[in-house]
Amino acid sequence: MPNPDQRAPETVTATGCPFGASAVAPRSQQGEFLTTATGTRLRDSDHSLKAGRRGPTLLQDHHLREKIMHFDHERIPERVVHARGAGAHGVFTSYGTGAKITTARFLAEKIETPVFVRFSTVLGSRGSADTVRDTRGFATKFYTEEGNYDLVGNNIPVFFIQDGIKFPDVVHAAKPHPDREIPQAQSAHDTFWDFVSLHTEAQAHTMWNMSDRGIPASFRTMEGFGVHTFRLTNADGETCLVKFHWKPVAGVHSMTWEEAQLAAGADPDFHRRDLADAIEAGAFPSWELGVQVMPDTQDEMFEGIDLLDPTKLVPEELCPVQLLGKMTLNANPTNYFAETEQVMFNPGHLVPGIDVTNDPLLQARLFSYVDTQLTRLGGPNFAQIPINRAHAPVNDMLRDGFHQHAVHTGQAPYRPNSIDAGNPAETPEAQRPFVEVSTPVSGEKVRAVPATFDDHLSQVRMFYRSLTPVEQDHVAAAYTFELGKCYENPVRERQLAHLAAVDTDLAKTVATGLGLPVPEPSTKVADVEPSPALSQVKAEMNFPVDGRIVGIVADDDADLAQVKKASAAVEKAGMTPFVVAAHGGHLGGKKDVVIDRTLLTTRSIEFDALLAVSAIAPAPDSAAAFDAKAGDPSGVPNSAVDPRLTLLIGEMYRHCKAIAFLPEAEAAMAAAGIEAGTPGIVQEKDADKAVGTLVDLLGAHRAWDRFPRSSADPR
Ligand code: HDD
Repeated sequence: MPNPDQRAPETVTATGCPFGASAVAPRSQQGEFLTTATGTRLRDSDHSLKAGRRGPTLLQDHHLREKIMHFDHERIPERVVHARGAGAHGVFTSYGTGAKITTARFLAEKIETPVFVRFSTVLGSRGSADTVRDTRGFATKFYTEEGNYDLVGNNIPVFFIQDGIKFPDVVHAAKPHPDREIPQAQSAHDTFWDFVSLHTEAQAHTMWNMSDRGIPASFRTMEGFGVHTFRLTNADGETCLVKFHWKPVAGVHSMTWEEAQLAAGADPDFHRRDLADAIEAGAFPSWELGVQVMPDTQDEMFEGIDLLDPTKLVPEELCPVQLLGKMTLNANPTNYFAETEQVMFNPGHLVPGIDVTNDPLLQARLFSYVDTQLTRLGGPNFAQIPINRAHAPVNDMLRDGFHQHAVHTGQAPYRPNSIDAGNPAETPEAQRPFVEVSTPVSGEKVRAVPATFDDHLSQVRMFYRSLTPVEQDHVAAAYTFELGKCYENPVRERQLAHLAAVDTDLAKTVATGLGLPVPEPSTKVADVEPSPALSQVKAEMNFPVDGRIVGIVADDDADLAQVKKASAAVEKAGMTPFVVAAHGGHLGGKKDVVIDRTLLTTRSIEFDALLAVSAIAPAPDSAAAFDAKAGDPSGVPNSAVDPRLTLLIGEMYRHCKAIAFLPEAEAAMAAAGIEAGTPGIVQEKDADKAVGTLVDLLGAHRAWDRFPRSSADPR
């Protein structure tokens, strides 16, 4: 019998990760004392063994060699795409409504399934900033009773390319230039726009990137999409075609471009921190999982849309999303490397009742995800890494290989065998094996896609025309910025010609910004009905405010009763209050009001709303007083308000966030040039009432009426 201690070290987290319940303590962290990797207790880990105090180091020092050897090999290759990510544990609770369409138990029955989710950017390296303009990955591993099911999606429902064979091309074009390795985590460069302007099929995904979807406010407020069409089978053997959607309970929200840039500098870990902080604060992020269900017809088309074309979406107005369950993320990983870095996803990890389709992008992915782990995780046994292990019993015949942790028993890891009594047995129908749906296949060998993949631009026009004017302005500004960072005129002109095909006004705005003439449209584009569901700005918005952050500005002379009242009201609403002052420590020297942020350590991006209880004057002889003075040629300070507070309020104002001022803070409002009655600006005498109004305003995320139409927009 193998010694039980020879099992692989288990991952145990204090936060109740799925492994916690059944886990033994990690073998690498047992006992009280520091040891070598093989358990010998150590007396000194700070000095290498030398021949005399000033002498050379001795080769015999095993501890030195082991410590340095291990350190030298601590890094593994980052993911070739989606290298930068953040993960969380959680649970998926099925509504049990999926039984009509699938036998997959985690969807068909009212049960709970543990999950691990990894969110990511696509282009940047592991250490790049979170808030860059990019697609976001949204990969979910369901540890179901029937094996692991991975839904490896994005926050954008369409993809750049139709055939996976082009994936290396689009990624090479989008990654930093190979000569200087710049720019990092950016699509604003010549090779990216060269590729997408040469591929009209990439225009749909690119337009989504240029919209506010490319700069999400947080992972918590992103939609997720399975992108491809999948095939489900129910208990009667009937099949249907579906597209998966994750709907964030907190609503879909994005940053403004200025916020994204501020965050990239002031807090490059913005999204990672936001996710972890929300979970720690108990404001557990949640999403409802839903499907658009389409008939499994022979042509695999729906309302003229080829369901195998991953550059197309199906408008929700044509096929509403049916909800199947809710996912709640309730625990942070204990160890980033062990969990978030080593987790591996694969769209080929399926369970009975869910199958793939012939989408040529999906087909290539089925090879890529299993293959890439060999390099990244160093061998074929990556499914044994704790975060990747199934919670269902595993009885495979995969043997040996690098990093083999299992001590397999038996003598006959082959089938059929008579030596191990024929075990493991093949699964009979009644025991629910995974069986591929049997679909007829015929045709000649060709390197081609169907003619129904040819319309590349009508959905781009549909997306653009489904946005509100504010969102359209942001799209125009994004194209102008990105193409402004390209130096090859043919690239810019080619892209402008595609924009001219999609929408003349959009092309005009961007061309004006670039100082280029508006070209002829690259092609003629069919009109498609707009899909209002694609816009983030709705007439009625009343999203929950849990986990939102409200800054409470006060100085040492502020009415502390109002500060305390404001904090209590913010907490009561399920949000987090941060008291902001000019200095750290306590407000007014009183021990009962702790200052969470100073004007030096925070920027506006940290707050969803602001409540100014009082203004803050610049301290005499401070750098802030100097800055205030420098702004006025008379040399007399031009403001009684600390310019860092004016900057904070000015940014919140520009980003159309809600701001409340109590009477003592009116000087701050005046210094920022804010007029009474402006949308999203609250003037109240009482902190309680002010918070109540802020909660209402936060339901809509921003004061949308405050956005000016872009000055570059001729309309
Ligand atoms: Fe991919 C990672 C999502 C097309 C090849 N992809 C990866 C991740 C996500 C996606 C979320 C990160 C998973 C994680 O957190 O570990 N990828 C998508 C979506 C696609 C898509 C939604 C289109 C609909 N991907 C795609 C194609 C290929 C790949 C066409 C190759 C033919 N993707 C990979 C990869 C990665 C990956 C190279 C990098 C690391 C990994 O798989 O494990 O294999």
